[in-house]
Amino acid sequence: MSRLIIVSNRVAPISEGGPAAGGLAVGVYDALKETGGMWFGWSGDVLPSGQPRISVEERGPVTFATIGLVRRDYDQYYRGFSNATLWPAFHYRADLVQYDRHDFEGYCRVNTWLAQQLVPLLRPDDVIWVHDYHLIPFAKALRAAGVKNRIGFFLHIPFPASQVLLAVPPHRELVESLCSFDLLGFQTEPDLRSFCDYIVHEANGTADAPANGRPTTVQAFGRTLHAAAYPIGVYPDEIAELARAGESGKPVRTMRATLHARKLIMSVDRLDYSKGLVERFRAFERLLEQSPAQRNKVSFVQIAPPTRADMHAYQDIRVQLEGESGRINGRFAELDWTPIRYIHRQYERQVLAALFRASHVGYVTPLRDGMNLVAKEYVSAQDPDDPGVLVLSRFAGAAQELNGALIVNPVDIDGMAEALATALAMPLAERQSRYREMMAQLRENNVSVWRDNFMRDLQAAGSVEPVRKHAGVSLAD
Ligand code: ADQ
Repeated sequence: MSRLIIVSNRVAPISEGGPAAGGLAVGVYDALKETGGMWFGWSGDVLPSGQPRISVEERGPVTFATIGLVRRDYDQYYRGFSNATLWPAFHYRADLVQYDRHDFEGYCRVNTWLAQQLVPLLRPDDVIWVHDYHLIPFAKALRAAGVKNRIGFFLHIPFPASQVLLAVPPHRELVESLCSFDLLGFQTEPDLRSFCDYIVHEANGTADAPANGRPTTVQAFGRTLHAAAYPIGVYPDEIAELARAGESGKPVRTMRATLHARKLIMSVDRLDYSKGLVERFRAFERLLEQSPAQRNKVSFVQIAPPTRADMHAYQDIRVQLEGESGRINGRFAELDWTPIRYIHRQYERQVLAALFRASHVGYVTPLRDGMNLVAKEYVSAQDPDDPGVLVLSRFAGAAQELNGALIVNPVDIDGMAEALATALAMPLAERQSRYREMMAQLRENNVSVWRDNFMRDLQAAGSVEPVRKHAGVSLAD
């Protein structure tokens, strides 16, 4: 059997069961620990200068191959083009896009350099699976270094509509680079459609209509490749077991004791402007405003560890949220009740799962999200005899699958407040039937199914053949 090589920007310092605030790390590690293989990428270290060296460590079936970045590369590739240009654009925040062509050059340079570091570690029959927006030019760089292996790419975040992608000045180079992969995976059908729309209308290429669950064949920039939607999943029964086991632990006991039988609304996110936290706080405020009976009867816990804290947009959202939670608590708190508990730390997976199980509402309302694993983890963690209700944004990829959730538009503050009220009052029989429907879906499309479907299609993807030149399109490898 071929060896699986996973390449991602960050190789998480994952220990079994430990905290891992980041969906890619959680999903990839769950996928890799069963099959074994190698995980290659940035160690998270930033060195002032010098020539970083690869460190290789075996942990069980997984080999971790990691390397540091020098400060300039970190600034241009990671903080700059990846997170100040691509992340906001791909989350439909064209207003936050910052672009500096030197950062784009740094982004391409680091991709080439990382690819060159990987080449000596590769065997001829390895299958290479590259993850996420930091590494769009990676296959092109590997091909330039002579690598002939199959190379697939999975985008964890949304693929934006063409008109939004055009806000990124080198959009054409990016899509051309994507076409160097043999297989492209997106979270949802709408993401795949956006990509195909760009191919047809901006790149003068072709994309056939998907049929019988087979990947779409794309022809553009002189290449033929395949593309499909592979919604990432979780292991629902493993999470359910973690939640059950964690129920008697100290964090949950403390939480219950301080709630004094009040109902609990629970949210967990990385602190990011794409997650819709400000709107979410305001909708909770609207609930308290419009339903005085809910005051002192419900608490909202928001766990949001800061990420990318050295970037302005992230400092701004943090300040804004601290202001909002202080304002709302000041407005409604009583001597024995704080409406919003806003917590910045990371927790172990078991503690999070147990807190999900102890809560009445999972409140997951991103403005845009590729998938959102928290929504899937929340449902998985519920007690089948007394499940909580998921309130979910229509703009999370998970909303394409989780039909049993109360689906909301995160900018509709009144609509979200109503959904919270509906969730808090929902009868047991309805909660159970919604839970059963979602749990069946999560079991059917768990994280192994995600990995196996992608790997099956990547193995089947033929070698990349040149296609006839389309008028007006430059052919490039
Ligand atoms: P993220 O944007 O990181 O992931 P998400 O899918 O919700 O978003 O994953 C977050 C993960 O981190 C979850 O597993 C969650 O339990 C964990 N986590 C969050 N806060 C935590 C905390 N305080 N302590 C411990 N763990 C915490 C990206 C995309 C998503 C996509 C995933 C996977 O943005 O859209 O679903 O990748 O593809």
